[in-house]
Amino acid sequence: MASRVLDAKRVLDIGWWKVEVYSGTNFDIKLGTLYVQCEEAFFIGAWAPPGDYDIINLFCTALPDKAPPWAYKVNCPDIHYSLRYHAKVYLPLEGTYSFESWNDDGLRLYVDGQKLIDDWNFHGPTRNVVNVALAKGWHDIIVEYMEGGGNWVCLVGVTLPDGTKVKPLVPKAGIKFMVVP
Ligand SMILES: [Ca+2]
Repeated sequence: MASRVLDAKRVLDIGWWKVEVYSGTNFDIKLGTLYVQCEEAFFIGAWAPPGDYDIINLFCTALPDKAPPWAYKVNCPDIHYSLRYHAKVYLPLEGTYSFESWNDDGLRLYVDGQKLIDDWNFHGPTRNVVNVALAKGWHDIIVEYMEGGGNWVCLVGVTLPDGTKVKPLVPKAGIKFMVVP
């Protein structure tokens, strides 16, 4: 089952991400691996315009010192944890993509092994934006995130070369998930 949900086509269709969960803010002790489904499929619908982060207030003010709900399935602590999200996605257009994060605390974004966002620090909600030229086709996306206390948020969105805004790539609360044995 696990290998099937990792299949790239399936990731694209229904938004599955592989997520490694660690205690410690620098991947200190691995607790487990989950497959987490986004509320929305990867490239369907439109993300809110930049700056319109409805969900962020919920994450930042209502859930201090928490982990994502699904992460508790592998005994993730409330603070001092780190997550590594991985998905293969199909980018439909060649051109300049703009990735945007909103993170508290640290976040790194890799596309095809290239580190595009490097914000591995302790701070309140912070936006990072990076533009990168990418070819049409399949790409590996990794998002690393760590939470060191207080409020937390971890969202990444992308604007396609044609200006289309895509919903946050990182799963939100209340989503489906499975724990990998
Ligand atoms: Ca924090």
